[in-house]
Amino acid sequence: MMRIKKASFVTSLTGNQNFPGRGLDQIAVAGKSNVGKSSLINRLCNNQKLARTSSEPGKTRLINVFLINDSFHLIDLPGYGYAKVSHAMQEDWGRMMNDFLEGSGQLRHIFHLVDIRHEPGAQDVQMAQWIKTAELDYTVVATKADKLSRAQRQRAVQLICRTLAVQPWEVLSFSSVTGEGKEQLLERIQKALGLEDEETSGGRP
Ligand SMILES: Nc1nc2c(ncn2[C@@H]2O[C@H](COP(=O)(O)OP(=O)(O)OP(=O)(O)O)[C@@H](O)[C@H]2O)c(=O)[nH]1
Ligand SMILES: [Mg+2]
Repeated sequence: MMRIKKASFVTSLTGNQNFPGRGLDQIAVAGKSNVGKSSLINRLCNNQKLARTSSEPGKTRLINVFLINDSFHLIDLPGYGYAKVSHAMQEDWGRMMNDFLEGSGQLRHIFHLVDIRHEPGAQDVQMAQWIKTAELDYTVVATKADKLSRAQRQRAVQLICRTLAVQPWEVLSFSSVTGEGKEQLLERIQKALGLEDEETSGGRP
């Protein structure tokens, strides 16, 4: 299992600009505003202060880049579907996402977050289609799993599969409160980056 030992903020972007360390592999986190993207990053990195979170949607408005283990970039993408922003700002969002995602060239995996409690909406479906069209390696992450019972979760995941047209093995339940699903997320990252298993790679006493 890979572990995140080191995580630091690199920069905020508004698109496909150059930045320090660009060229390293990237893992991105996308999803509707308030779904828990920044919280997931903090939980993965064991640092509650790394990415700003907020109960008010629309907290992350820029593309935030984090350097992990001096080896890859974790990308906190701005949330979509925040109703209160102006039409002009929604256009900005679309331009920024397109510019970044199409220009990246280093994107190895995208975690597409949806709230486990709700049926994915039109914008979630659109995002899922965009990811498939781009032929990106992805995982759908059903967030806030702590809010549902086990039985409820199973039904919710089935609904997510149907709505987004994804297979059950492409969906993981996650909670940034309990940490459930964290190991599976790390496994996906490890696989996407082709990293060696730390327990079996040896080299340390
Ligand atoms: N119960 C519960 N609450 C969560 C979980 N993840 C996030 N939250 C809460 O949901 C709210 C939004 O979390 P953020 O991580 O800021 O969401 P975001 O997707 O980064 O939002 P934007 O930056 O606005 O796009 C915060 O109040 C979090 O505490 C979770 O797994 N369980
Ligand atoms: Mg955020």
